[in-house]
Amino acid sequence: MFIDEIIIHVKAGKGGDGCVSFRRERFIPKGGPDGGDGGRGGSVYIKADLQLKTLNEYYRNPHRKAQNGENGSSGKKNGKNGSDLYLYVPVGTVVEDNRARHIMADLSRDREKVCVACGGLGGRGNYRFKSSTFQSPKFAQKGEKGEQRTIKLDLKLIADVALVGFPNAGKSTFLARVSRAKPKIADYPFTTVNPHLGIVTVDREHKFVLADIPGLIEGAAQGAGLGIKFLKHIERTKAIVHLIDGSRSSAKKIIKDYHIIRNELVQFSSSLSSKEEIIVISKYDLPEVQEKVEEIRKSFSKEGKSVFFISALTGEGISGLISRIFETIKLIGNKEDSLLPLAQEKMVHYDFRHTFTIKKVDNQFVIEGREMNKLAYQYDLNNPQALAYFQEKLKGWGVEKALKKKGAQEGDIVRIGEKEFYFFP
Ligand SMILES: Nc1nc2c(ncn2[C@@H]2O[C@H](COP(=O)(O)OP(=O)(O)OP(=O)(O)O)[C@@H](O)[C@H]2O)c(=O)[nH]1
Ligand SMILES: [Mg+2]
Repeated sequence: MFIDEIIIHVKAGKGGDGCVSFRRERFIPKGGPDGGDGGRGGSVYIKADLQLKTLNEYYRNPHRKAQNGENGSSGKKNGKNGSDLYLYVPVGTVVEDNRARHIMADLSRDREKVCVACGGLGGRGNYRFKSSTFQSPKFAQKGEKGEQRTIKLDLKLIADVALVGFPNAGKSTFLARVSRAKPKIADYPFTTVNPHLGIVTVDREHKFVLADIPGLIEGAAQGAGLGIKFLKHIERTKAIVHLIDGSRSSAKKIIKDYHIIRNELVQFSSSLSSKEEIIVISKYDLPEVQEKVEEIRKSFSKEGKSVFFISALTGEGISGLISRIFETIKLIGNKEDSLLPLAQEKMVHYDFRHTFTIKKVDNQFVIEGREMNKLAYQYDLNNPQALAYFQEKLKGWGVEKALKKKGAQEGDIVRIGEKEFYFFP
């Protein structure tokens, strides 16, 4: 099984609650408030790891949660922060907010990471609310809820070069010959059902990554065969090696094979069809291939294209082809880096400010806004002190003014999230 696309649910830890407590010691009759703060909830990060190749580990366990922060306790003791949760994915994973349809990150380098759910802040303990005019606050702040999100992980393999061609053309045989990869090889179509990567060593310092893509057929761009699922992997490569089975009965069939696959690439996307392409005829060791060499060369040169002949069995033509592939990707190498800023542009920064809206529903004023909901959740509005503090906060954010503007009058019911209170300006 090879999972390259999966939906997971992540939940950050809740912040610990602040504590309500007063110092109690002998001979100190009225000790001040000493309830500590709650710890921060752990956040959930997604991080790229070069060692990983698939998203399989999320298949059985798609729900992931970071640790909650601990509650504060007396003696001004703050609760411990919850630990962050790191979810490791292969390099080349695109992280998308599945509901908002935003791309949050494109993890194209080893160890790159993105925070997908922020841990809730810990609530403040009651001693933090003490002031010269407010000596014994009997309330504390609850910890914030952690963010939750549904995330789509989409793996695009990052290989320098992809092998494309009809089934049975000899792609896997070639990959096995030039790298240590061990793909299955057999004399029937669709032997390869998942992409395989192999590292090709050019010389002591130079290597490149070659991907063996399952065979394509006519209609692949529309979803025929295994096609479309894998065409997206080719989008990231710098070049394409188009392998054509040399044992086809005539040069005409060979060039027709070439055009069919080419057409699929064009239909799938313009970025695919404009990639540098190296055309290779396989199975050169067979006499029936050797007979047609001149004819094949001619048909391609009529279209202004040159071809390589190789045999993965005897190794003929392979070193020339490897040098050519390496030269091609070296030239493109620098140009491709310009892809990265583009991916960065799609990054979404989750930045929520204190914005809110007020609606009047059945004589109640309903305030909506992310921060508002959070704040309302954090205070026990049945506690008169906490309510007063909360209303003071709202005033600071301009909520009171906005309510008046909407026509709210003393005694009207105001609702924020699940909480209700009376409006007393
Ligand atoms: N004589 C000869 N046979 C080859 C050569 N390369 C591949 N073959 C044979 O061609 C058949 C198909 O080879 P594969 O490498 O499995 O082909 P593929 O392109 O990976 O096929 P799919 O995985 O189905 O897309 C096998 O029987 C191979 O032994 C070659 O250079 N010479
Ligand atoms: Mg194969």
